[in-house]
Amino acid sequence: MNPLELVDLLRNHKNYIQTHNFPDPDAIASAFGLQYFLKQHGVPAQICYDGKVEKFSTRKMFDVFGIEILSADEISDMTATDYIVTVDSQKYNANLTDFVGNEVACIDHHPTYTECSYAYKDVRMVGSCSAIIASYFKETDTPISDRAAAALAYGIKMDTADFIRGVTELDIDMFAYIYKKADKDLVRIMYTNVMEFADLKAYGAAIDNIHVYDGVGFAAIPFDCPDALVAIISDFILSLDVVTVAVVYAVRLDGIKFSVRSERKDVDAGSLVKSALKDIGSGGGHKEMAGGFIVNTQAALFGEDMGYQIETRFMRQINK
Ligand SMILES: [Mn+2]
Repeated sequence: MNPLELVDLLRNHKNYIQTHNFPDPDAIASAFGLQYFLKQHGVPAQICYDGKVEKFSTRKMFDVFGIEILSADEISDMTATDYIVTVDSQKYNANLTDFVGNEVACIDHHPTYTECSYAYKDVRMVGSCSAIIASYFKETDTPISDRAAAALAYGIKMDTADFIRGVTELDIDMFAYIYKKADKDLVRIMYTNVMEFADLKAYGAAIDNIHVYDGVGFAAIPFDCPDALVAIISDFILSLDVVTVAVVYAVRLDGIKFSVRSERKDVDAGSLVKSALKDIGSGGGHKEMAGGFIVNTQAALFGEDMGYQIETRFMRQINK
């Protein structure tokens, strides 16, 4: 698709760029980059999303790059004739709230689960949505600010886990293109001061409570802890040399939240958490990363030896 067709489509409309709910760095960078691209062609658009940005390091993007993003309660004036471009997500995805506006365009790098026709569709199987947006500047020779370039460079780096996860030639080429134009200090700043004090408390609790059996690392966080942080701790436990499967759980007021990681080909994290929590909770996800939940009323039935029971349930599934 020619990105200038998108510009023509949106011209003279009230436009929104919507990320998926609980947006990650690639989604935010893509939205910001696209907003800048459209602005360069005289088309204004506002960035919006539903949910929350839980991770401190992701929220930091708003300040560092100067990104304005509207939450669901700030877009109550949206109407059915307003246009929406979904980035890093597609209409009918479970993680994309269906706002009242008209989804006329979609730019994404995920597989399509539910077909939907858009006036403009650019879905490519590449490592980051930010790389697709960066290509718009290159293809059309549109000038980019050093801030927008820095955000896109950061988005590409984050979504490809520094060029090792799902990376394609486009990601590498676009990083080379965009990084030359980026304010490198801003990219660097994103990698410093990335933790809040509350994060440290969660790491501390996980370290105190870690148990490792046959390469399976279990860690319990005994207090209220947001989903995103449980996921970070799970990655952290997995980074231990002796751990190839990580099961981290936070005991919260509403129940027990699980985050599971696997590096083993024979252990599918999604099926593992699903089967381990069968009859007492729910879970699922990808082969490498998954999540699960047990509601508080059910969790209360564990009684005193909760940790032991959880570990037994997971180990039984892994050793099956
Ligand atoms: Mn992405």
